[in-house]
Amino acid sequence: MAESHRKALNGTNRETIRTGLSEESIRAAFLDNLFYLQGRFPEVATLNDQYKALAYTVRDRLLHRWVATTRAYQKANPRTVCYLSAEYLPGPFLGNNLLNLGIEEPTRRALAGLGIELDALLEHEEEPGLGNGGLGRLAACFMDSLATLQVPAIGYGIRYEFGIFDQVIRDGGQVETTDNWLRFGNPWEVRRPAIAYDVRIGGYTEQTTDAQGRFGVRWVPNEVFNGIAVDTAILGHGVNTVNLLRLWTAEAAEGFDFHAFNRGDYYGAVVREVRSETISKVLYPNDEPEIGKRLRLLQQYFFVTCSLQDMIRIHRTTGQPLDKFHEKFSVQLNDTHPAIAVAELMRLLVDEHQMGWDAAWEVTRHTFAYTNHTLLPEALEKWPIPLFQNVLPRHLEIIYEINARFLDEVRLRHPFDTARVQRMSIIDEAPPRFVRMAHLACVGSFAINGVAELHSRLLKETVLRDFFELWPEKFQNKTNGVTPRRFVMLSNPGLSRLLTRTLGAGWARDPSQLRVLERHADDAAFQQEWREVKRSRKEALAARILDRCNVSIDPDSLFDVQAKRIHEYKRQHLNVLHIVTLYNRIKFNPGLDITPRTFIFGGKAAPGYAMAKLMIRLINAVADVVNRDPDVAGRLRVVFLPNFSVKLGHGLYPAADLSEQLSTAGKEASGTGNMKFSMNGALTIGTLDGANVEIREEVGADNFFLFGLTAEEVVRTLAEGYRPWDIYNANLELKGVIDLIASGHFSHGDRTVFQPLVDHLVWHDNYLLLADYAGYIACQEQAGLTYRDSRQWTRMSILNVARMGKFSSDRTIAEYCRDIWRAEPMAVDV
Ligand code: GL2
Repeated sequence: MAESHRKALNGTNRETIRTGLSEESIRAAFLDNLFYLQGRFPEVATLNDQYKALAYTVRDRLLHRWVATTRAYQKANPRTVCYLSAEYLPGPFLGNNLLNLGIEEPTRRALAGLGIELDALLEHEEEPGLGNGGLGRLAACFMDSLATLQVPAIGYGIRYEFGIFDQVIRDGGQVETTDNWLRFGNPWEVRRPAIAYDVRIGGYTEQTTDAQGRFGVRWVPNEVFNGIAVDTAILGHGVNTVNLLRLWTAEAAEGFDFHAFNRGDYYGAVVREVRSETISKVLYPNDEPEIGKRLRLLQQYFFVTCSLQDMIRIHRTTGQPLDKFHEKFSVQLNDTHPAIAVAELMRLLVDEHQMGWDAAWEVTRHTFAYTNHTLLPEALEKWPIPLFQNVLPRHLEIIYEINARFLDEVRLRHPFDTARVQRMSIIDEAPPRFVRMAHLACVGSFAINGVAELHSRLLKETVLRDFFELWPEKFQNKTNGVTPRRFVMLSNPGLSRLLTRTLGAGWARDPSQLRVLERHADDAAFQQEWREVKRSRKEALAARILDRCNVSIDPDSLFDVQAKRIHEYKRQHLNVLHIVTLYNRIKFNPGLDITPRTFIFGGKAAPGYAMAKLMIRLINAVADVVNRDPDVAGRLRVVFLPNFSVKLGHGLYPAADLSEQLSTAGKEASGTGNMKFSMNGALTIGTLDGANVEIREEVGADNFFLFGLTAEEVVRTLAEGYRPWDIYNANLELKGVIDLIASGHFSHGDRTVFQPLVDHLVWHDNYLLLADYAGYIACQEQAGLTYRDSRQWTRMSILNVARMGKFSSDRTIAEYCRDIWRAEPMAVDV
């Protein structure tokens, strides 16, 4: 054993090594883990060895609280929230766990004593990219808030072996590479081989009769494999509660008796083994469903059946009968991805646990609640009947039965209204016939919610209108929120310190206390400190951008940031039209006095979404020309930051001056990036869409740059026969911008590259960029002018932070607990 190790361990007992929070015990634990878990000593340890040793050190301290929580739950048998989500984007764990344990400082010192920098280890961590964007990140924020509010909860999902692809920009375009996040192991997870469930697929069903002469149904699958639990501890902030994130990984069903189904043979079993593991192999990289992808349906069913079987197992340990299942668990469906749960719980209760249909339906419809996350019609999931029949024959029968009973109810309420019956049916009868997952979710849930006021209202007026008319009492709104721990405390320590010094430490758990900042909004000394915090984050981002993109940017320029998935409705190309507008203005008028700006973009495009990929190409092409043009130097810079992730977000939100929230009104259900920016003191330029509406209400119209058509105006404009060609011809500046792009100016003279994008804009423009262009440009001018008045800008920035308390996910979760889950907090002692 190395001398340094022996010395550090000297006199430290085992218990202290595992649980102690002092600098000395953390150092001893670090060395102990380095030695006993990795067979390493400081002189030879690699960065990854060090990272893991620290991660295990932190995990030991979580395990202690985890066990205490499990014990407390076992004893009290509290009502438990189960969050079913196909996606989670938790971000890196190390920093967050240090923060929530309150041991960042002693840890930093403990490592420094060994000549190791904590920041290097934090930077080394690879985050689990088990989601596409907002929806997956929301699930992670909810897990954080549930634990912080001490609400018993389990998050269920899939442990994808490959998460969202890594984005590389090559020759100006997006190239996808596989995300091998498990390559060096994942120190945060605990595999639970004993918690495993059978997952059946395919085959057929047959009628059975039991010894008492009762009829039943037996499902004879042609494939069976296992789902194994892999657990991650989710610690709340400043509390002992550790909730469970339980992700399922697929494996071959060992020892499964295929002969019972007359199908087993050795070779077949081996083939199955290969196929079974593909189930949890990779995350589908689209925001929108891919109709007819068998593997995707398998993934959904896989995690849903494992999760429900797990809940039933837990419920049975309490000794309560299954007809009380919904009293123990409230199960939230995160979009329709887990909606098959409605049919699966019926199957488990009726077929496996011999409950009568009516009793099972009572339990089922009191168990589930459904959150809708999008109004985009193309995103409403539906499965072709032949595929569904092939994969889940028993579930199709159950859905037919649920549907028959449901449609009888509709007919009773609306006699003679066959059109309504067809519209509402869980089965879309238009050939080739589909199962409509949103309808299944609505019928099987006691509550249905949207994710922002506007979105919830539009849901009731449009896509779910018939359901609203039938069951108005089921509909609610739950405006999204984000966790201030990760997105302020962890991402922006400088701002956190300033807030804590000014307000006390309570704001992170009770952000309504931020309101007190209003008093300091005009205080010159405070303003100065505020600007210094922002400035230091901008310098840090500038250094990162220089390192990653080899572009130098000026921290004094206005940082104008748009970071989110690339999508036409989010309109990154409207942002580009503004950039080219400024570019043209300077080219025509070289002495033009404009506010220097740095435009920063981040975001991935779905690999099969050609227009979104072309938008990335356009951003990079414009960046390339603008950044090389001496005429605009010092005034315009454009950067595309590749491979946007939670981790990159940590560096981006605090550095932004202006947050771009440009979606066509009525299209963005909520948005959550909008909240992260504003909480870090960026001002928003945005449309009246999603949560922007409520952000503006909270921060005040004077502190928000608003432009664009309203959702109603968008609908009306399109209905009246929208003609973008006319706008293009009527607005000379706009025409100049589009013509410049079309001319090949940004594509080495090649006029074909951006032609699809340009043609689409001038002839179709379904997302109304041209209609909103003039308003956007005028609003941007206003923002640019305001930025020059740094006292005014700083005041607005302070007021934004002061008034963003509503958008803490703690508020959102408290509302879910009160209005939907009926779940109560339960403190845990260690
Ligand atoms: C989304 C919405 O598009 C987004 O507006 C919302 O904030 C999140 C979380 O509610 O959900 N819906 C969706 O399918 N994805 C989202 O980000 N991927």
